[in-house]
Amino acid sequence: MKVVVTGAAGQIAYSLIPFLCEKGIFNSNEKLDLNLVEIPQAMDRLDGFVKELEDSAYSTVNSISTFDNIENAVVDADWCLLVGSIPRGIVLNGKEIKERSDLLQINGGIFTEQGKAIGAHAKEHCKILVVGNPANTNALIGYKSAGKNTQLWMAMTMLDALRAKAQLSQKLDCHVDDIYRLAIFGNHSPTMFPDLENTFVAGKNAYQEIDDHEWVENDFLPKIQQRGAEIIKARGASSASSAARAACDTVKAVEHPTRSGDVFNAAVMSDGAYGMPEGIFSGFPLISDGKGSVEIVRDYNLSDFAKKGLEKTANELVEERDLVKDLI
Ligand code: NAX
Repeated sequence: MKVVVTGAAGQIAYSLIPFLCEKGIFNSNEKLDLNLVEIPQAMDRLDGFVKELEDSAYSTVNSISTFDNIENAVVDADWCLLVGSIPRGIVLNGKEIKERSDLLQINGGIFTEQGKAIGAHAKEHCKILVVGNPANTNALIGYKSAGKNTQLWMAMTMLDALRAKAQLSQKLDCHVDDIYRLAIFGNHSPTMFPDLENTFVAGKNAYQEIDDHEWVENDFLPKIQQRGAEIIKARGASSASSAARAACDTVKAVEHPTRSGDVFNAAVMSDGAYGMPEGIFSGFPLISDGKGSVEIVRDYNLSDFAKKGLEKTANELVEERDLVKDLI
């Protein structure tokens, strides 16, 4: 099982790769061939991390290889976890990258190249999870550049779902495992829409159990939408451990059948479900059969409040798509 991780010397990858090496993540007894990708300037840092991975002597791992170019890394890949990207605020050629449009263009270049390589060299049914931000639009660029419909492209919204589950479990004093059908719609950005009206906790409707729309609208939603910023403020660095957990959970969710009556969360290419415009990557509730097929769950009832939330995040995704229209 060949697993490619980009941004492998970064913060998220430092937690993610050890998680992926634990038993039971992939639905296969094949050992892992890890292909770790970085930019040339970060190869020394990556080599240091590889030494640690070697010292962990994982029984699940067959080989660990490092690459400073994507083409060779993705040959025959089963999974590509695209974590590496250029963060907002970085100084490139003497200019600070502040604007979303600049960030989209720079990362667009990275994801065009990575998409082309994956389309040309990775396996026919390769699965791709984009973590690097802006994740949804990066996934769209990668998907279009790959041009291979048999491959499954996703952007990560699992972290938003886990954050929502954690807040809900505190509110209703229940265990996160008792929460079913919690869905994140739209963009992985502050416009995302976490839906509680179709969520169930121990068989009861979560929204009705909360019975407090004020809390949902004015506490819960902003908390989830701004959680990333809250962590950066407190930690002085972005959420890496929880993001790694969420990326690993996404792989596990695709690799294994979804438990009965539940969903998992990722952004996939919209086919117009729930009124999200076609041709953007949007978060949806999904199910997996554990054999490579992932489908959107289409039976959620959306209230006017939810529809307004979806419209807002859809508009942002369309705006982002228009900013990179020369790349797709
Ligand atoms: P770091 O800056 O620690 O690591 C990123 C790494 O990517 C660096 O080592 C860099 O050298 C490498 N890189 C850059 N361009 C590359 C390329 N073309 N090929 C290979 N490697 C490349 O960031 P980290 O904290 O690990 O975050 C990574 C990305 O995840 C960021 O874009 C971040 O915004 C995004 N996030 C996405 C989340 C999500 O839910 N979708 C949540 C967490 C996180 O904020």
